[in-house]
Amino acid sequence: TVNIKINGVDVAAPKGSTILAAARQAHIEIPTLCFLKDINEIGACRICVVEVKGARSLVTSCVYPVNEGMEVWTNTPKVLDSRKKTLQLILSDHDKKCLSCVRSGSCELQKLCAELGVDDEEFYAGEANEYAIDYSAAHMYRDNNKCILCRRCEAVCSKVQVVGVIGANERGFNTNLASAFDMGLAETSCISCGQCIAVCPTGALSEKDHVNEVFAAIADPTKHVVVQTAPSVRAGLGEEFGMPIGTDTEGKMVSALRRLGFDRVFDTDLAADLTIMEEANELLDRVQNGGKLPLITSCSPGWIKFAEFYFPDMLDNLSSCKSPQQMFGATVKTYYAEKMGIDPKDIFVVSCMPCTAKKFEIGRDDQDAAEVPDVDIVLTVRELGRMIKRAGINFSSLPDEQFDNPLGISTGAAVIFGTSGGVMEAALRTAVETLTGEELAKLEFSDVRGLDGIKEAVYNVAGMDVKVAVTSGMSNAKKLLEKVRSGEADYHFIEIMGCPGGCINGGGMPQVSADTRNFTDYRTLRAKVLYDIDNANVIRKSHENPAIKELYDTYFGKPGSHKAHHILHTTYVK
Ligand code: HC0
Repeated sequence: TVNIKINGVDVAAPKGSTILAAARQAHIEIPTLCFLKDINEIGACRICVVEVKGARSLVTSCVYPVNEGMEVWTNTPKVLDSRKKTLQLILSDHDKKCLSCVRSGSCELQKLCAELGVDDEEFYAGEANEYAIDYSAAHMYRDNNKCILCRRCEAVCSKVQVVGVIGANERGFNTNLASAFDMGLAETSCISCGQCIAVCPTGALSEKDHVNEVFAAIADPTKHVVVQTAPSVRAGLGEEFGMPIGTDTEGKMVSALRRLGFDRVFDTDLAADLTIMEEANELLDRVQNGGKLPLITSCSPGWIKFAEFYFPDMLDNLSSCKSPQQMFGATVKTYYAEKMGIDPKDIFVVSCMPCTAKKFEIGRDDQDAAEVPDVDIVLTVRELGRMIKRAGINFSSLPDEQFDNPLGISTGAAVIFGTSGGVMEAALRTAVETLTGEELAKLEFSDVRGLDGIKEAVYNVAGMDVKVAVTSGMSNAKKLLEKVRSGEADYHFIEIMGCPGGCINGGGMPQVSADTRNFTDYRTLRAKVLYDIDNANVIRKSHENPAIKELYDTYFGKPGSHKAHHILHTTYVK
């Protein structure tokens, strides 16, 4: 350790830590704007400046390492004045229409201004940039009038997702974050993951808001409006209402959706179980009949776009299964429409998702089993939070309610889809029992759990070694796939999720401010919600879901049947 003094208090900090991290340990929070741990450590915005004895000027604490005997002051008038001036300069070229801003209340710039006593007067009035808003993409928009040039989006796009479709154009006062040659985002190889939105501190990046369309559909008496909720939504929605990260809000979420006026409140988890039936069948078929291996999961639309852009030679490895979101919509507009005697054209399916790529996915080709779109609208968790607030529903005090039947019954295997390793674990529970014909003694496959970038395991099943790998986040996926492509690795089955950690860290989840993100393991807290629900569920294997049994008995026949293929499977674009 290294012994230093911060604001006159002795602190023993680990060698190599920054002043920012050491101060945190001493219960002092130094404000930051551009800093994202391990992702964007560029010391550029100068909000985190502190005084260091002997240093010629203020230093940026997010990148400055501690040294033995160092004396640091984090809140002198000189420091506070510098931070205020930095904020005033940012505001001098910032669209300050905060009242109507989507981030009002969760904006990191707004919070800092309030803390440091900076109001929206024109301190440095003069020339200001005016940018056109890029609405080209299906899932999001960029409003550079609200960008503060922190470069967090650029860093996450290029380093974590290795897509690199946004970066700084121009120089000096004209610097702006955009795509090369100012192309619209839709023209680039953006994979729609929304990780840039997740890290944006202001209202510069946001999902396209579809809340009003959903209110209109609910109010339309000719429409039967069905809502489905992805596994991770229940693990994040509470954050929109100030609840601690890691709060299970499944019951309140169902209550709120019912009070919003949806005709049926169903669960995407049912379709996750359906995916397992189809995908496990596909895996066994490929293993037993010499099909293309490894089989790679296909439920994450950001990952699918990544594969289409960057690994087109491996598209035959992808499972042909539609994602659970799409399987759900397709099942509603075929099986459920028939059962209820409703014309699929009169059914409106809304998905609540932790994902922005799902907004893109609904418009893909071959996602219209009943010749109308399988899913009509996708709302992110943030939009769902907005909708509940707009409707005046007091979320925190709602009673817990249950999903409607028949498409609301699901298993523990399904809910863990939302965290990296969950699809693999769910598939193994079903594939192993199908192959051996015996009941598993232990349902947990802990080797594929957790936040490691790449997880590998070998399971001996009915005398055969089944090699699996699990990864999430595109930089990890790229490394893994290059090994497969070169023949260095030979797996049977791979799970890939677009966002690092899986859907619980999706681009449509509630934004976690950098001061929390940098120092809290928020992904594990959210994942624990899903594992706890799995543990508490009496049915923990997809093939034991009674609603799934009924679906196959009365409608699809068996997994991989002609009908199942027509409704539940899809194709990809080279
Ligand atoms: Fe996911 Fe899904 S688990 S992608 O992460 O497979 O978005 O939560 O809904 O479709 O089920 C997201 C989450 C889903 C799908 C499911 C899968």
